[in-house]
Amino acid sequence: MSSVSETGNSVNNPVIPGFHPDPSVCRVGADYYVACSSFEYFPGVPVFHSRDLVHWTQIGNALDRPSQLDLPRDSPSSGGIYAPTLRHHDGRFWLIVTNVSGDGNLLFSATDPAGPWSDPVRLPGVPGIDPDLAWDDEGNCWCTVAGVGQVRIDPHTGETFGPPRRIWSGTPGAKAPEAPHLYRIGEYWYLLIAEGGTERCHGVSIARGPSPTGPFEPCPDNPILSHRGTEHPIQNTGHGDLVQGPDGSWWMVLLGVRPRGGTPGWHVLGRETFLAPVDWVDGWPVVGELATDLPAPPWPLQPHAPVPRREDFDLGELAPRWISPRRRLPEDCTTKERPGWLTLRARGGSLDDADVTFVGRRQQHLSCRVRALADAAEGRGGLAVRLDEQHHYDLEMSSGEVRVRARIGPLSTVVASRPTPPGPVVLRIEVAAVRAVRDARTGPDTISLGIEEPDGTFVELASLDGRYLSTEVAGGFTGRVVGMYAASGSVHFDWLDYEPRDD
Ligand code: 6LW
Repeated sequence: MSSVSETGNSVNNPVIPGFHPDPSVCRVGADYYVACSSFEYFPGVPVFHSRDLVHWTQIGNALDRPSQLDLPRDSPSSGGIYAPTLRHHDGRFWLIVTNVSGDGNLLFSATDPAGPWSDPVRLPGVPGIDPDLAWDDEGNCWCTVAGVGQVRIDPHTGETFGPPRRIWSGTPGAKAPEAPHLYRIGEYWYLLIAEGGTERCHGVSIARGPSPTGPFEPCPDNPILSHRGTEHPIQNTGHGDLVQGPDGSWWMVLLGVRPRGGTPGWHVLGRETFLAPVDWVDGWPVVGELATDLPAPPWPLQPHAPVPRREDFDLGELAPRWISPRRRLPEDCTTKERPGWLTLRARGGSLDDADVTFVGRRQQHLSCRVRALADAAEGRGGLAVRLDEQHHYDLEMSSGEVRVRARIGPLSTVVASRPTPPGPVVLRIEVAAVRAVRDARTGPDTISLGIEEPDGTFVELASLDGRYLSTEVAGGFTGRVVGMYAASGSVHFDWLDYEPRDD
């Protein structure tokens, strides 16, 4: 699913573009797997596979049935599922996450990371977010959480042994020591954390000790990675996890953002997954250049077939990239009612509601074109770019009319409208990243919304500043998702095209 393209001896970073934060990576032989946070979306926790650390294909979502993830209908955006750790131990895959809108820390296991994953094991004795799993040579399983606290657990039952114990507090004065990952590497146990908060001051620090419980000595060069206070095009870098490449070299997957425009810079795709090389000097990891243009690793790259541009809705099942806020009811989202079409039946009202019928995919490119053939003869709905309930631009069709509606915080307005001919209509949204920053107030991109004439001519209804659908305006932990929705009745979609248009 990655959009990586090779140019000479370099590959593009992010390796998993779009809203894919808090990556955790694990290697099993020649295969690599990454899991990411998913917050209020269902299915939850996207899982990716790679053989070269550069090209990643989504193979599923770990939490894909209500017995694993059943978010309250009114749970807030940027609630839900936080920060997975993915590990392989004793022939099984283990995944631990926090459901901040539900039962707290939860453990799942699987023999195949593509699924099915088990029902959750609850961990009532493990407080806090960002749980990690590490096993020592005696088979003890250590669960380490943000803070940084640690408790021994039985991963099969969720039982905890004793109260959590603080094992490190990160760099004195730095906020939010979080995202711990604990590893045995050579003679030491290493405790990798993020600190500084997940905004512009984010960074990665590390400590090491003789045992999984410490005592831990901080690296004298902490933070070992941060882009705080720099002009680097990748910002907010942190929340890393370490892995060895096929040749034994070391690498870090981590989150970062790509702000655009003037001041303060707006990022719209959420936090994305990047890859950075790691060296070891005097028993400490040294993170190499983290670039959008990454020197290609020395092993053979294994590009895969790109994700098809067109989603035809001809299959019974939706591909794993399609996500919905909070829940997806089969009767409200089906390819069975009108074969070859996706039918969405309105459950709530508009996209202002938490419990809306919406099916979308992450916007993964700074510039892209999204088109869908929609039939709204039996309802009202269309195509939208969504950050959360308070921040979305909608291209909404109902009998004989199409409207552009903008919801920005407490304000909601119909920006433009126009009659449409009878029958299905191609709805089109174009996102164009800013090329030149004319002054300090220039936004990150423009979002144009309109319809296509039968000959393909684009009739633009409105062109809106993209900053209002950015994390710097909306807040939270997610990124843009673009997709289809029904606000009343049923709306049918024959196909949706997602065309990357980055240079
Ligand atoms: C996550 C925390 C963080 O739990 O943001 O980037 C929180 N770091 O570690 C949500 O992703």
